[in-house]
Amino acid sequence: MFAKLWLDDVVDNNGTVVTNNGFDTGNVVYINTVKELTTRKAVSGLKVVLTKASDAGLSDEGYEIKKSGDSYEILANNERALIYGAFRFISLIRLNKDITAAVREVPVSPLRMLNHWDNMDNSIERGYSGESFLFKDNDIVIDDRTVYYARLLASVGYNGVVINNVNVKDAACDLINERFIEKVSKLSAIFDSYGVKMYMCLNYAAPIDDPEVGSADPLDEKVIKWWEKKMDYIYEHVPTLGGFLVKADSEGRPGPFTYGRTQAEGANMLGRAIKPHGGIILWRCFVYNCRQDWRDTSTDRARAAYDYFNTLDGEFEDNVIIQVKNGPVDFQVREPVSPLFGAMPRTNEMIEFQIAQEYTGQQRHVCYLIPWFKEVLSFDIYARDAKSDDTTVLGVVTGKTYKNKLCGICAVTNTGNDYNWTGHDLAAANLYGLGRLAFDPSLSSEDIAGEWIKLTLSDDPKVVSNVTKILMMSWPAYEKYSAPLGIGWMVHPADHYGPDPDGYEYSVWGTYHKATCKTVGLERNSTGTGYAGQYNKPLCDIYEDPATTPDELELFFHKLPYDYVLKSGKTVIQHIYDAHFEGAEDVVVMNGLWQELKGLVPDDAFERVTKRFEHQLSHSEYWRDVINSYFYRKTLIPDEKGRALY
Ligand code: GCW
Repeated sequence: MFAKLWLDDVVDNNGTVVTNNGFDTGNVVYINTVKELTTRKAVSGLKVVLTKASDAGLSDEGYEIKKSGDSYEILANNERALIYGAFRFISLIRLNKDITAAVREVPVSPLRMLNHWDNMDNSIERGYSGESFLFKDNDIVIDDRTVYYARLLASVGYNGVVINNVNVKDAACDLINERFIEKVSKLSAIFDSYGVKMYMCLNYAAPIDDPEVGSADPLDEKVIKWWEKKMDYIYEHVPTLGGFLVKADSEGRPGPFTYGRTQAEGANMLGRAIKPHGGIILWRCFVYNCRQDWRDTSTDRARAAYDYFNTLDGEFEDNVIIQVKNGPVDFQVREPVSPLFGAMPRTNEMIEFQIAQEYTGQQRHVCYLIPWFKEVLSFDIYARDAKSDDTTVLGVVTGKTYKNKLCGICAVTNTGNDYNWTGHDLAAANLYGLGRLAFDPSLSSEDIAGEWIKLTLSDDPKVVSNVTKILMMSWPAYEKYSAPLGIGWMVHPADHYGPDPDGYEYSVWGTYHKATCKTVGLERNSTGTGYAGQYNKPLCDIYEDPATTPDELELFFHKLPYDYVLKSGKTVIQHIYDAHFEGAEDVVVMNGLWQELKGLVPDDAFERVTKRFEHQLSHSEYWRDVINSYFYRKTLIPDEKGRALY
């Protein structure tokens, strides 16, 4: 069993669920909504006419909803957008919005995708909501949940999903072969019926195993032909496939570097092979040396993506998109924005977030990430050679800055086969929120939270108010009680859960804080690794100097003495102590707000979230005490306020 979340069906007058295939121009449907949940008004039998329009302003994916006579009309240029419009109509009703006023909406981000890190043995890499619902026992699973999931994505406007882990191993290598191709085709057709394109990850080294080829060199004619034939085969069976996401030359994955080729040469070989079929290649920029010697002070992992990719601008095929993580390292609770967003005017770029909370509490802690994503997207990266005056990250990844169409926003997903899909009930706000944000980035984090709460939990004003407060407090709280001032990585190696200040300090992963008894942080300006110089002006100057670097990133960019005074007026050490006490205190407040909701939200959700809060209360105290004691023992500087340090 699984929860339905915020959805209802679009049912036609025969009671059939309407999908992409069910739309004809002028089709009249009756929206039978809303059956479940407590306080909602039931609205049934609303007559809605779905009309295929020819309205350039709506482009491919926009819709218009308007009252016409005694019924409603949803207009869009194609079936996919009619689906979005129909779901939007339902949610407007459920949100008690005035549905008599016309609504016209066009998604801002061209691609709005989720990336699964699901393995075919049923496990999920960095998955915190049970096992995979897409794969089991090295096979593809197609059942009711598949359909619910496709609908769930369409209902918030996602238009793409990558079904398997970027680390392609074992049975997953056969997703492009005879063994699975028919099931792949079925799965893709289900997603397609809801207007969601399916993508897969492939193993870059696949042709090596063919004795006739024995290589993966992207410039080798045999390799090129092998992929061309392979793409012909795949598209013959899976005509609805969107394309492939590739992790190459990263964390043990094979790639073009093995053959002395560039990332562009690798990506383009696949791009050309898939082009005749209208497919695209998403090529990840998460390329770095994960076998670094911690004694080596010249290598800086944060530099890697930019160093490997920025000189390749303009070299990628037009159906290749490079997929860049939001920050230069790896989904930490705080990182600067990746400088690559400002550096590739002639390349399609997509931003990769992570709603799987690998480093932000693993869906055991509540951590609403939408405020963080909004901060990243609205950040002015001073994109070079812009063709418009929008030089923000959002401009770059939505095609405004460079007038390109292939770009977008994606996230590593947080879903699994847990009853409530996301482990922590409140983590579903991230799943909902990312979809809404990519569709309409002008929505505020509070708007999105409010919508989600009303659609999912209750529209009782107290529930809306308390849960909004909890969500809005949660990311700042997590930042406060975990690693301070942008330094990141004070987590247990391997599972990345819980505090371990020196866990990564003497390892090969290139993630160090270098705390001594006198200083902490990394010198990443021109006197150090030079990373700050990867930003366009004025950012490179801002990050060059601790005096102009924002407090929250000070230790990411600079090695500072503990008595260095931040812009807040606090010393580094006092900031660390205060933030950690405050962060743990915030969890007490969040839990208090939740406890007030007993009886106002569904009982099972209340109990599940209460259990998670019990854990978060003690675990945030543990974080607080481990990190504070670590720095106290290094420095022997007491807390100004005399609180307990160990
Ligand atoms: O953050 C790291 C994760 C790996 C992941 C990798 C990536 C899929 O710890 O588990 O591998 O990022 O993004 O490829």
